[in-house]
Formats: sequence, structure tokens, C-alpha cells
Amino acid sequence: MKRVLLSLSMILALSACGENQKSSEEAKTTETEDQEISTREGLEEQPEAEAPETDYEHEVVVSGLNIPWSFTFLPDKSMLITEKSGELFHFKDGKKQSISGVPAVYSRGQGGLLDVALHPEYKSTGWIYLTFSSEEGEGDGGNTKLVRAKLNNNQLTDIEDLYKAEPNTTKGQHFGSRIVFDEAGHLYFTIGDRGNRDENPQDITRDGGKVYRLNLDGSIPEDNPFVGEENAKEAIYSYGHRNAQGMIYHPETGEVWLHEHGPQGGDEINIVKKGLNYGWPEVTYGINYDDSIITEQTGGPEFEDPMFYWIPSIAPSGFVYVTSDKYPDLKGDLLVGSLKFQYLEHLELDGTEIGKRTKLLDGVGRLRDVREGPDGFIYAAIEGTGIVKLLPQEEEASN
Ligand SMILES: [Ca+2]
Repeated sequence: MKRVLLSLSMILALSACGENQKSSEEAKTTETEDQEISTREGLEEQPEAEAPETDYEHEVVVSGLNIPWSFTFLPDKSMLITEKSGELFHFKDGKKQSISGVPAVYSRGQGGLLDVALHPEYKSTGWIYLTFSSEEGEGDGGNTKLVRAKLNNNQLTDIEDLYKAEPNTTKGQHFGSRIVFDEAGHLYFTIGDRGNRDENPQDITRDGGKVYRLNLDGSIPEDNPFVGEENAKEAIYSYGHRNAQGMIYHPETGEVWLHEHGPQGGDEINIVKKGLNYGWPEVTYGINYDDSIITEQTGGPEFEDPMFYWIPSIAPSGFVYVTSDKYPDLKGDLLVGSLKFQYLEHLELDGTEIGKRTKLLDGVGRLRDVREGPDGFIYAAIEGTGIVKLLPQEEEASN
């Protein structure tokens, strides 16, 4: 019976998308808690993340949001928040104001207004970077676009187009797209495989299934790995990715780390390195949603292994390396949102080793993004709720 229910939900998801390759997020969205989850033969399912000894309390800071995809903090500690539907909000002094002049988004499936991030020297430059799905260019549908703009009196001005992936497609899945900066003047952003795993991720002459690296003005760094290769998309930094919706700049190692959605099973954490191939779909720890096999291989000499993978998939979104002293239990560890299981996963980290995994805020809702604020508090974006603050646990001694 469970299997029948699952199949029915998958047929619905499939017909809704009009596609023959299912989307991790959308298929996961239609899944119910009591379904069976299949795992590839020979691969062990991991234990679930454990319940914490004491869970964190949280309080809603910004309410009235539907799908808050991302948020960031301006120097005055007010907040910019993207709604996937295409609205950008400025939350200041307890009020949420809509910002005008935001580029039109191609709102379909997982597409919409995606990440928002500030230039590393925002105070002197005023640049705000945004990713979103856009209909710009030839052909029906859309693809992921990166722009930068300035904010004046709740209006976006001086918009500069920095990158637009092609071709457009009416497929609704796997747009990416997170933005991070390193300390050497580069911007990294992700574009998912756009539901075309057979053509995009392994081909450096095509967009999709990639991490991109640009200079902050959108120009291509001369030392990007595929500069000068025939027909290459020279903005590509690494490839063979499926759909990364979480990315960090690791402040201790100076590396870019991401997590990406697997198919059924096989979500991954990867350390992003120049010019390397992360394997999708040639190697994966996952299988198709109909339980059929994508590949028998989980790795190979030409592919970079994940640092960590999840079986079953948690549908990860949002990623933080905690530096704040406000949460001694979390400091130096990773936090990842789970869309599918609706909690915040705490992964204990020792170098590149993942230790104990704990479920925080269990049942809070589809957890879309997580950030550490300039005030040292952890904030999370939860669908249907808004932005919440994780309240530090008081030490016994101070009670
Ligand atoms: Ca991989």
C-alpha cells in the first residue's frame, strides 16, 4: 500500500512537471512520512540524526513569509530577505518593506528569486548580489541569472547583469543557486543540472550542474580552470554537480564547501576544488525515484568523492559553519536545513570528518536557509513561518 501511495504521488509530481526526470525537491515535497525509502543494494542506510539532549528554543523574528529562500544582514543589522515568488524585503525596525525595481523572475518549480548576498566591502561599494531564474535570452522557459545592484530608499538601482545561464528550458528543477565570496576577490555561485542530467553536468561547454567563479565585477578570472579551452564556459570552476542549495566559505580552511541534493539517497557535502569533476550522474550514492539504477558506481579515479553523503536524502538547503561563541555546542560545527524532514541538522565537524548528527528544531517546517548574523545569533528561514532566531541555551552555572 505504501508503495502504491508513493507511486501515485510520483505520477502526480511527474505529470505536474511534464518531465521524465524527477526533481529531488519536488518529488520529496510530495512524499509522505510513512512511505518506504529505497536504498541501493549494498549501500547501508545511515542512522537518522539523533534527538538532542536539550533542543534549542526559537523565536520568530520576521513573520508573514511564504517561501523565504535566503536572507542576509546589512551593516545596520537590518535584514534583506528573498521570497521565492520574486519579492525582496527589507526588514528594519520591526517592519517589512517591499523593495521595488527587483528584476522579473521566471517563477516555475524550484525557480524564482533565490540568493541575496552583500559585497565583502559593502559599506564602501554598496553592491548587493542576487540570483534568480530569468526568462532573458532565446527560447522558452528560463535559466539561472546573477546580477548586482544598489539599494536606495527601498529601490534597487544600478542593476548590472553578471551572468545568465543558457539555454532556457521550461523544466522546473535544479536552478541552484547560492552565492559565496572568498577572501581573494572572487564570487562563487551554483547552477543545478536544470533537469538535464544526461547533457549538462559533465559537459564544460554547457551551463548547469556547475559551480561558477567570477571576479566581483562579473568578469572571468584569468586563472579559472577552463579559460582558453575550446567552447568552454569559462566561468565554470567545478562540474559534475546535481543541485547545490547550500554553500559556505570555510573561514578556517579558506575553502568553498557546498552540499547538493542527491536523487533518492546520496545528498552530498563536497569541498569545491578548481577544475574537478564531482561525478554526477556518472557516480552517485543515490538511485532514481522509481528505484531504478542510475549507475552502479559510487566513485572512480576521475571523480572527486564527497566529503560526506546522506542516505536517505534529507533534501538539504542552507549551510552554516558556526563561529559564534553564543552556542558552545555548535561552535566549529556545521548546520544544514532539511526541507524534507523539516528540521535543522547539526553535524559535528572535526577537520573534514563528520561525527554525531543531531536534529534541532524537529518539525519546525521546511527549513530553507540558515545563517549566522553579525550579532552572533543563528537565524533560520522556515517556509510558511518566516525568519526565526535560535535561542542560546543558558549554562547551568548561570541559573
Ligand atoms: Ca558527487
